[in-house]
Amino acid sequence: MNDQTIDTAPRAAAPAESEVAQLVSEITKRLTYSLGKDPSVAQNHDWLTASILALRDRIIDVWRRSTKESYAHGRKRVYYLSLEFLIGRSFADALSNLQMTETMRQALARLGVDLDAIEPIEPDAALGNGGLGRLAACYMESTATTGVPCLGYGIRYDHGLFKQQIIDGHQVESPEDWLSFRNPWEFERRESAYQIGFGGSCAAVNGSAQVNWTPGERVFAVAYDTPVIGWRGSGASTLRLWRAQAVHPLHLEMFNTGDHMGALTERYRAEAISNVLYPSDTSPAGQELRLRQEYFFTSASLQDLLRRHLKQFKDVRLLPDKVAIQLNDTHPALAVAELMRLLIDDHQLDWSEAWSITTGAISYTNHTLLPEALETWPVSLIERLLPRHMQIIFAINAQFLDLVRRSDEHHAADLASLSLIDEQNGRRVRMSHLAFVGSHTVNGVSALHTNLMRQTVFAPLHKIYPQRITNVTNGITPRRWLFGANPKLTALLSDVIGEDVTDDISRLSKALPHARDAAFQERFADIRRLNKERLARTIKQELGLTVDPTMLFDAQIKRIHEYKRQFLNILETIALYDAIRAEPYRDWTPRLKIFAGKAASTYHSAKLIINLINDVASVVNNDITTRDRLKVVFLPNYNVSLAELVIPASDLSEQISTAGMEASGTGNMKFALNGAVTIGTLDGANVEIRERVGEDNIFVFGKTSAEVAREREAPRATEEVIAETPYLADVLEAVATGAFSPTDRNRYAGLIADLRRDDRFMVLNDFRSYRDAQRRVSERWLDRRAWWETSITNTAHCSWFSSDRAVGEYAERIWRIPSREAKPA
Ligand code: 26V
Repeated sequence: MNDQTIDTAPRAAAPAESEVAQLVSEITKRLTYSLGKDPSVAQNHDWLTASILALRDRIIDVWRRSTKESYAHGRKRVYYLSLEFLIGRSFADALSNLQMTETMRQALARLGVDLDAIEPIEPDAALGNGGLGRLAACYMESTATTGVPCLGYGIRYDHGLFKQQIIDGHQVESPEDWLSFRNPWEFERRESAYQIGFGGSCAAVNGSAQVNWTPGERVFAVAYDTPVIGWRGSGASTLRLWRAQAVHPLHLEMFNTGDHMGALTERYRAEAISNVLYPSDTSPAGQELRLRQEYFFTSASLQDLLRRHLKQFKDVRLLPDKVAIQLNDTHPALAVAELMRLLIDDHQLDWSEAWSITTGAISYTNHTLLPEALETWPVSLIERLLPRHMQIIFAINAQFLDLVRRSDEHHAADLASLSLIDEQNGRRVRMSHLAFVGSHTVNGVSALHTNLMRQTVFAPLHKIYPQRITNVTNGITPRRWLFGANPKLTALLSDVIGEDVTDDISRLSKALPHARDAAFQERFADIRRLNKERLARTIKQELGLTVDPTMLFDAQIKRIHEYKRQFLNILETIALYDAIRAEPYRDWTPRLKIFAGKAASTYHSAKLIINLINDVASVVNNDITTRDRLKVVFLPNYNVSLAELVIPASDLSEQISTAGMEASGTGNMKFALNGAVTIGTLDGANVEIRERVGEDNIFVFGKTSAEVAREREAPRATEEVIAETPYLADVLEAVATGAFSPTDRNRYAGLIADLRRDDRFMVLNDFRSYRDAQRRVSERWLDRRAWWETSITNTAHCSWFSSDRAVGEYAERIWRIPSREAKPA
């Protein structure tokens, strides 16, 4: 390690003595008076809470100021409705955004506490499954940073995404419990509680469009607010999460007559709504509880935003001028019917006025085209649970189909495919159609995905509304994913291209001229090395395995899914393993294969793939022939914090989904921004990463989405594909016959038999091309100068993927709200 590197430790200006002393006093005060603990007996956990409370005071000042300011100017606000917010930890992020990390470190040191020791104690708030939820969290931070007045609405789940353990190679789930110690970030707002109705009956009000809905059941939605602070404390957004509570938590009469369980039934039934996050991101969650969750948070949010709007602007007709409602996928799609209901039944507007307000305010983002993830609900279920909404949905559908019949497109139009009701599968409401028809703008999340929306799932609707679909390619917040996760790289970049890169991320391009500079390359490489050493320590702790940080760290970390093709990766790993064993003395590029990710608890094949990765790991890691050339690890319990550790330590980023299936991906952007080189298909935002970094700086392989579509139309015999693909037959045979599962030789027979029957995800079809791309990666690695040039080029070209840019595009083109993000990155 050279001398220059030593000084690439985070180099924040030394905090003023008075600041440190002030913070020491605030933390001590909080410990004593808010937690009732004496410093002499305080545990690390108490110090963490006291520190968060002290920091929170500073955030509240910003929060109040920016909220007040936006109200004072009568600004339009965005309400971001999302069933998921995958926040992760907040303490380090908030400290960094307020430039208080060093002040906090020194203040705690004076109290005998180590900041690095207390940070990991904070629970990783996992109120989301994956990409969709993390995107919502990045956007909250970017609205705060760029000054877009924003309130995010969601559910305050008692239990977030399950915890994953790997026991004997299998995924074992246990409940997550992020609230078990109190959550110091949130404020309960008992005064902001709304009644949410379910069931019951409807009666028409004579001579008007109004209907009286008398729900058979009601629950309360109670608000919990959390401030989200922007970069340099420039602003703060609000995350408002709803918790379900019974209107009558205890039926005392029942209790008194001895029916102790019965006395609590209403309470349990109500509280169940905000009890647990549905742990699947694709398979249909057809259960009634899921629909109750969706309506619960949608209704509470709309009632709340209407109340705020009326309080300030008095006139509900001004809603589209002052309010933008963004639907994060179809989970809040009932908003279309609920807003119509509130406007017509509660505010006495007529249908057409209500409709123009609704469509003027609402817009919808689609995040997946996978047929199994497109939500539909049985008409019978909606009729029973939300009778008034079913009436409204039918009326919207009638009006819409009428318009189609009268339009020029009439002859070409296929009414059955346009209808909000799918009549093929026992009458179901297509939530994507409801969201589409009820929105002024519908967006996809990458250029490719948006085009596929127009050509496939939404083609009939697109024909009717050719202007409605637009693209906003996803983004990620550089604060968490570069400055926070990789402070050393941030310090290096600030040093070489100027501090202001942290305020204007587009300046990252100034690193480009340094990409070939040997001295810069060395500093860049040294930082990667330190990050890899840190990850190696975690691997040692978690798995007891020693890994060599000079190996190529090759990471695939994301939800486990057939379309994401961890299976392809592990099969290729086996081919590599065999090749090394066959010629142990060649100059192999030493690789560490890193996997992490959760499988939905009912997704059998995904769980089997986890099992296979672990089985392969135990064979490979115990083989002395391949000892220093190949290692395989599966890190348990993937979450935001683990991503923050792995990404800055990775050399290679695996983005290998079947083309056409990954709507965007956002992990791909996080890796590239940190200088990891992508091996990937032309899918989602990979296409746009290639456009930016240039085709020499990304390893693209596999069928294109058009080729995949054709192959799926008329598949070739898999035996033919296998026969003409070198090594593939041997790999499949080894897995199928138990080479990696000696104690249970049949374990993977079914998995391989399924693959031989139907290569839906192009694992066989893309194998050869993937293997060739991996070989090109290995060759590039051996040319150290070329490798680091590629790596640095990735960082230099990826600022466009900042969520400030993405939020700026939403603000300008969809929400029509001015933001401070004027400069294109
Ligand atoms: C669908 C369903 C279906 C019913 C069961 C519960 C459930 C939960 C979530 C979803 C939607 C999943 C869609 C999703 O997460 N899409 C991901 O969105 C990311 C942000 O746009 C994008 O980067 C990923 O490519 C995309 O897979």
